[in-house]
Amino acid sequence: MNLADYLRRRRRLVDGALKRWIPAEDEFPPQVHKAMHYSLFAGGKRLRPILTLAAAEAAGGRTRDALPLACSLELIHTYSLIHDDLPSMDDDDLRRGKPTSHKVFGEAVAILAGDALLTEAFYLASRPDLMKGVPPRRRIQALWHLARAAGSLGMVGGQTVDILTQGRPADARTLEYIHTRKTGALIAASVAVGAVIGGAGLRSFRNLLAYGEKLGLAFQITDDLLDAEGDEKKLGKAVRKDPSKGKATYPALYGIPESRRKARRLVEEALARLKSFDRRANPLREIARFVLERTN
Ligand code: GRG
Repeated sequence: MNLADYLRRRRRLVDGALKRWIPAEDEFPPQVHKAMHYSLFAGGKRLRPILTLAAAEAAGGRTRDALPLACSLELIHTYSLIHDDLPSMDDDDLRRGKPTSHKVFGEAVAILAGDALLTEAFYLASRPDLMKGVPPRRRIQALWHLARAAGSLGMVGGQTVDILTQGRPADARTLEYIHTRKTGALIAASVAVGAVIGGAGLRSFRNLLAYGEKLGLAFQITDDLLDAEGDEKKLGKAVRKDPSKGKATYPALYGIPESRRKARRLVEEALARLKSFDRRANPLREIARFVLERTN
């Protein structure tokens, strides 16, 4: 399969659905809706929703059944980036090559746009007119994975520890806690949600979940490596910020070569979890390799 082509087609599918399902930019009050659209359509890779669709496919389900929840994952991801960029958190001026939300709309509207995106994610995931072919039990289970990954036991918990430990040297356990929650939880949930909606049996589900967890951690390690070695233009955001902020990162704790080895090992372990799956899991296989080689 051609991964670039697959990603392009899936991105188009997700973008079309997001445009259909979230309030239009000029809907009242336009300030908040404009801010939501600004960040949502700023050129993100759509990795999380694509993982949801690919996991549903690997589990033998239909991608269109997983599309609303796939969009929910992108909505949550976008909210987290808006809030992460705020002056009280990472204080960033640039995201995806554009000025950050609070720079354009002011802090209050940026916070509200993030809040609205998070809420919209659950509104969309629970809309009774969508996913009619999916049994209610599966929908609730998928919602459970989504909510847990986003909350204080997942992404918010990781972000909290990340912010509170800045400037102090973090040990390996703290670093793993931060990375598996802050970034890993939502990536693992993207796969878990797709697997549930796609109707995976218990064994397949466990393998897919483990694939998502390994991939999520590998993704954050490569993110650390990109901050240490990447190109600001390609990344669309400032680089070399982690050391100056005293951030807990893999390169800071283990050095670049060992961090690279760890990421590669995790991707190999993720791929091993897909051994029993047929060719419908090929997109997941290709995405895992892509995460290791990505430059943005
Ligand atoms: C504010 C509750 C709250 C959480 C924030 C996501 C996050 C937690 C912090 C962002 C810090 C950061 C840059 C982490 C690195 C991993 C990451 C989420 C990278 C951005 O994801 P991509 O590369 O972004 O998928 P695109 O732009 O492609 O959508």
